[in-house]
This record gives sequence, C-alpha cells and structure tokens, in this order.
Amino acid sequence: RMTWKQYHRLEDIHGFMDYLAKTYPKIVSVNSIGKSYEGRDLKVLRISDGKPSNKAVFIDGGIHAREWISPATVTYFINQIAENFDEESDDIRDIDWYFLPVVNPDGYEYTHIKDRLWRKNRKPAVYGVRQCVGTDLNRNFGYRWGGKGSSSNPCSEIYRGNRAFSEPESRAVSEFIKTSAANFSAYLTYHSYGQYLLYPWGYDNAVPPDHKELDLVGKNIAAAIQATGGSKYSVGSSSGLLYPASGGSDDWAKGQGIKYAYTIELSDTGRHGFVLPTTFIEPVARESLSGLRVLAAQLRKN
Ligand code: 0X9
Ligand code: ZN
Repeated sequence: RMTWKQYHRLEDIHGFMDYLAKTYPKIVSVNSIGKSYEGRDLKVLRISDGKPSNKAVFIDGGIHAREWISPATVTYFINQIAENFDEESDDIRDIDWYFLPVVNPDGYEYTHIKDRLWRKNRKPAVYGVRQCVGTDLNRNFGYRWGGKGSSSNPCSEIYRGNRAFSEPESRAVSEFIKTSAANFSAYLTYHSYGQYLLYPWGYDNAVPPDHKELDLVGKNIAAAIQATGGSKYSVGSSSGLLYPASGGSDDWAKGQGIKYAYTIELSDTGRHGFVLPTTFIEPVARESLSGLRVLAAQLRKN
C-alpha cells in the first residue's frame, strides 16, 4: 500500500499507479513509454476528463536516483488529483496531467539496494581500459548538448553520454513529449535539494525572451509554497542561480516550445540533503502541491 510516511520501491510506485487506473478508469490511464537500460518500465500516468479544450502538463521525477523526495512528491500529486478529481478546482480539472514519477528506475532501485547516493542511470560506458557505469540523464538531453557543466568522462558524476539522447530513459521522455497528441504548455521536473525554482536557460548565462513571465510565475509559486508549509524557495534562472549545466531536460522542453519549463529543487537546504528523513515527505509534498495549483491557475489565465 502506498503511503507518504515512507519512501517506496519502484514496484510499489508502479503498483499504485496501476491501482489508480483500475479504480478510476474514466479519468486515469497508465502507459509505459519505454524501458530503462535494465529493462524496467517507464510508466506514465495520465489524469484527464477528456475535454478537448484542456491544456496539458508534463511532470517528472527521479531523473537523479538519490533524490528520493522527488518521486515521493510526484506520487503525492497523483494521489491527490486522482482521488479527489470531482472535488478539485476547475484549474486542476481543466488540465490533462501526465506524470512520470521515476525517470531513472534502474538508478532508483540501485539506491535502495547498493548505493544510497547513486545519481546517474546504470548503463555502462567504456573509458579506455576502464569501464564506468552511468550517464547523468540531466546532461543527456538534446538542447545545446555537450556544453558547460557536463563531462565527456564516463566516470564523472555529470557524464553527458556519448551523444544527445544516447540513453533509453532520456530518449523515451523526449519521444513521448514530441509525439504526444497533447500540446504541453508546462514541463515540471522535480529534483532535490536546495529549495530552488529554476527556469531556463541552464546551459549558460542567458535567459529566454519570456524570462520575466517565468520569473513572476515562479515567484507566485514560491509564495504559495511558503504560505502553505513555510519553506522558502529562491527563484531564478538555472545558470544564474545555480551553475551552468547543459543537456538538462528543462532546457530541452523549453526548446520544444513548452512555455513553463521549471526545475524544482525540493527540500531541504542541506542539513539532510538527499537523505531527507521520511517525516519530511508529507510537508514537502503538501506545500509543493500548493505551488502546482498556482501554475494550474496561471494556465487558465493564458
Ligand atoms: O545539476 C542538475 O542537474 C540539477 N541540480 S541537482 O542537484 N538535482 O543535480 C539542476 C538542473 C538545472 N537545469 C539545468 N541546468 N538545465
Ligand atoms: Zn537532480
């Protein structure tokens, strides 16, 4: 059974998604959009009442294996929206939601079994006579791939892969978004940690033409989060606020014309870091949902 008092294994997360599809067949469906390197499903859950006028939002989590609060938060969103769909606001019901809680299932399972602080996926790469495992999926997307803040060394934590979309996980996400009938107006990717709300560009110190809007909406989201749970999020461009890092999924989404592309770095600010105690799951997820409601309201205004 799914709870938000523990972190769950992939099997539980997938079981929970299938359960919702079975329980709410009119609004919830689950599809595998591909397989990870080790053959695990990349399961996307869709929530929609099928109105043709709906906008579409894509939300993912777990690109980085060790950031456990991310899949936990995304599954909280799924639960909240699916279980209470009829009572939800028009803002929420007028969106076709697509959730991929675990983009990197091989890495995620590896952090449960072998190495709690693993970041990358689990596909090996040869490096001279050595072999190293894993590509940083958030350096493998095909927008300005290969630039600053990424490495060509397979043994690096920020290894970009040998070409854009060399990894089955990043490729599946991009193919799904590109070929989907849904017209996405927002792409949210949940990471940890630091409490940041980041908009493009990540590849270098530059901002898109609509950065003022992205900044304003980001600040409104941050205000809602703080009002609900008290956590303070800093808002800014990825490169400006954090560091330049190319090949990120957010930059790629923005490059595809998805207006509201954000990376959300969830709690905390460093005391526990990636190894966030389970008592944080509910408060973090709850305040994050408040932020998501602000985005949903914004989409209605547009
Ligand atoms: O470095 C990353 O991939 C993200 N931070 S994390 O600590 N979760 O690894 C930030 C990514 C921001 N977006 C881009 N640089 N495109
Ligand atoms: Zn991350």
